[in-house]
Amino acid sequence: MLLKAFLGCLLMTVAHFLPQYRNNILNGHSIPDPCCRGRVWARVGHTGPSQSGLNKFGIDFKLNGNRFTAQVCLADSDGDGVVNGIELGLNTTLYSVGTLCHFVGSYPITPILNAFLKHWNLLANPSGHPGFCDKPHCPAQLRYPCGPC
Ligand SMILES: [Ca+2]
Repeated sequence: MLLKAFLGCLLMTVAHFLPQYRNNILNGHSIPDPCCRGRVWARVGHTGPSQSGLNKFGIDFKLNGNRFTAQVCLADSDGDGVVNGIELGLNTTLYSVGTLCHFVGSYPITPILNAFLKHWNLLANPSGHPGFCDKPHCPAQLRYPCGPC
């Protein structure tokens, strides 16, 4: 009985901390850490690497049914002046951000869709984190409070 309770708690803990939505976000496995160059932020929509609270991108994602919709793609969740789709790597050389966001928003985001977009040069690497303002002009209240890397 005690073993079952322990395993239940362990499974719930593991499930809680799994970055389950990364597969459903453009470049969800390569979002740059806003503080530490070269490091990936595994929990894209959360307020910290091990925190369960949602950042502004996470709130927008949740409000859209935990889907990367055209609305989420076209939003500038972190207020840095760059829409989420561009920040996550959409390449607007051939098509407008509106066209690309409506295209990707009409399909479930999967690793296969990410690969398709990269194959056709419609998706590059992310340029920033969509949930934290990480550009030089960002005010302190929109930034992630970085500690040591
Ligand atoms: Ca942004």
